[in-house]
Amino acid sequence: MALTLQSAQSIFSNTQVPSLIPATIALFDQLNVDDQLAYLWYAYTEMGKTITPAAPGAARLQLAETLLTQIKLMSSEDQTKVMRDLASRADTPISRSYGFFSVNTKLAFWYELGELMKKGLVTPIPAGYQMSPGVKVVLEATQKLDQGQQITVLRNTVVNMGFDTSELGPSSYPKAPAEPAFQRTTPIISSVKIDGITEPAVLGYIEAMNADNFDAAVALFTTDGALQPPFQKPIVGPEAIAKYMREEAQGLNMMPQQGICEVQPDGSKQLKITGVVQTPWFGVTVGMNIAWRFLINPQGKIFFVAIDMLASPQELLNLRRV
Ligand code: EQ3
Repeated sequence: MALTLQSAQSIFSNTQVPSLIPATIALFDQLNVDDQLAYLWYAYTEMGKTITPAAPGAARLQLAETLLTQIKLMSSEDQTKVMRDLASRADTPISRSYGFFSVNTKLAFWYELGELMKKGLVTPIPAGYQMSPGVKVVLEATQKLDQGQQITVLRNTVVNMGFDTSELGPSSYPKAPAEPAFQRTTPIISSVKIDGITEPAVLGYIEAMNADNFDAAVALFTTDGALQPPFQKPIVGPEAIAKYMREEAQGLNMMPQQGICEVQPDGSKQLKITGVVQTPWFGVTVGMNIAWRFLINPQGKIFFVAIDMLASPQELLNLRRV
């Protein structure tokens, strides 16, 4: 029987536990724009007491330089307006430019604005702002998350800001500049050992990803293969997967720990592997507990892999089907 994306998506689905991440983002989405900006400022400064992101390299900041310079020269009212426009995804020139940024350039842009806010050169919160009860609710929900989950919430809110440029159609897209590389600060994890797993495609995938060798990783997929990032729809086909990896998977440290593999009557294999991933933004200080759900075809190629954020560290050991 041919493998289908729909059936692939549901493998091991009964081991999924609802995550607090989408619930926290849903609460954030209900806030008005000023409350959203204030929440982000409080959450980021609170988080900064224990962890701080690595400063983005000059090459990455250069991509956001024009916008940052424009903002620095504005009055504090205009700076607040720009931030409100970004948070409300308004259709303005700055919000459009931001919308075309890659995920990591968006993060670098806000990182730099945050630094300017700490120096008092950019206003963090609109003048006269009073914290609403809604902000407290979202801050309390955020405190219940572990650090890996907190940075995921922050990242998602930053990614969703700015004008939705997908509405504009491909012809209006500026040529995307090459993604600057993240400098790895820890040695590449090369020899992969996962308790319970010997599947070459899976071991090869992790090894290639840990070396940022995305061509090698993509070569392990079938031509109609798909990768489903956390809380997103599957990305289908080698070209789209390679583009996504170049933009979003650079410098990640993947440390799978254990897994199970079930061979199906048609010779395909379903695997669930749990472990920890570190992002170059926070290095070894933050580990995210995740699961990979692989569907490998009878010829040993990856037809599907989903990456899920785990609800709690206990889920690392939850490899059962029911
Ligand atoms: C200035 C301030 C504070 C206030 C203002 O009002 C508003 C904003 C937005 C502000 C600034 C906020 C800032 C600077 C936030 C920065 C947040 C950062 C740097 C977050 C980074 C998070 C990174 C994460 C969560 C990375 C996760 C990666 C994962 C799970 C990767 C998984 C993958 C695996 C394992 C695969 O096998 C395939 C690829 C894939 C990427 C899916």
